[in-house]
Amino acid sequence: MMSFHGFAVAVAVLTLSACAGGEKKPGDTTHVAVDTSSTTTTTTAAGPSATTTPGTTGGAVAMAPITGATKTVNMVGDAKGYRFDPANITLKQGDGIKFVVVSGGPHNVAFDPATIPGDVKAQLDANMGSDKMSELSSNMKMNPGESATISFAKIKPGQYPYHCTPHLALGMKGVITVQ
Ligand SMILES: [Cu+2]
Repeated sequence: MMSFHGFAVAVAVLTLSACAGGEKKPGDTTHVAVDTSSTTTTTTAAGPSATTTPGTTGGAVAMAPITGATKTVNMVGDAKGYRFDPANITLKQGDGIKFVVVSGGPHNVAFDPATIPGDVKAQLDANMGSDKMSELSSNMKMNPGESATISFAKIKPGQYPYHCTPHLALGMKGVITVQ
């Protein structure tokens, strides 16, 4: 018992010094702090966290189908540049948007997870269906006529900025306002 404890402390010290011995970045202190707290949480709260986690993560949010109107936003890339048309669009909760490739693909529709409120994220992600390449990011649409449809049912009123991943740097972005 005594010797095991001593070993654990030695390992911890080694880990810390290995961490601190590297490049000195401002983040290093944070890193050590995070490591320490996560170790403590794992050992003390392993049991209770198992029952708490599913509720917190809310992994199983069902897609809420469109109940209102479906509006069309064209995805265009031509001599005038890359753009959504219209880029800024207002809809009612329950409406949907069909994003259709007109030219200049591949295009997609993506929301920066950092700009979407925590209580909206899971529902919006679910409302994009399974046609996604990652969280809040639709698959690429290559050819004219291909489309991605997103439901805004159960999405609380607010302004949701979105963009096309390959053409974001070229200004292909807009804002969806849900009333
Ligand atoms: Cu694009």
